[in-house]
Amino acid sequence: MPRTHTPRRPPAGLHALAIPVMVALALVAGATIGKAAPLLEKVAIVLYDDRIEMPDTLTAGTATLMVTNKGKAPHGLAVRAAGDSTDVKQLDAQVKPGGSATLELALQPGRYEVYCPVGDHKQAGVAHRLTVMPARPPTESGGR
Ligand SMILES: [Cu+2]
Repeated sequence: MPRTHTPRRPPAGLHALAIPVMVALALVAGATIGKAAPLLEKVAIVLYDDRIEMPDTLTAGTATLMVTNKGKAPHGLAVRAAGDSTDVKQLDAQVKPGGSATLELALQPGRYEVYCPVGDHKQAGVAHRLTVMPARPPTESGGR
């Protein structure tokens, strides 16, 4: 994109005024971003043909799973509460070898299984146990 150069400088008075206004705008923008920042954790998940590499524990809240397939077969990804028979959430489509996808979900404290729902991949080892911890430690809200 070509920059437009104005041949004349603006009057000195206007220039001096512009800087405080820009600083004020930046402060307002910064405050807004800080206030509205959602609890959003990015979690790297790497799928292989015989395993999943990812953290064992996460903190409760909204998480974005950044899924990469480093296996030779296409893989999917599903998240299920331990002992449950339905998925909390799963990827809409399979991830090709070398491909990646993201899955956003809200996680409550508890135990989960993250696995590949394709064929017998789960039995082949494409699964990982995940523990989701409460967002705040219980000691903080408890008394002495
Ligand atoms: Cu798979």
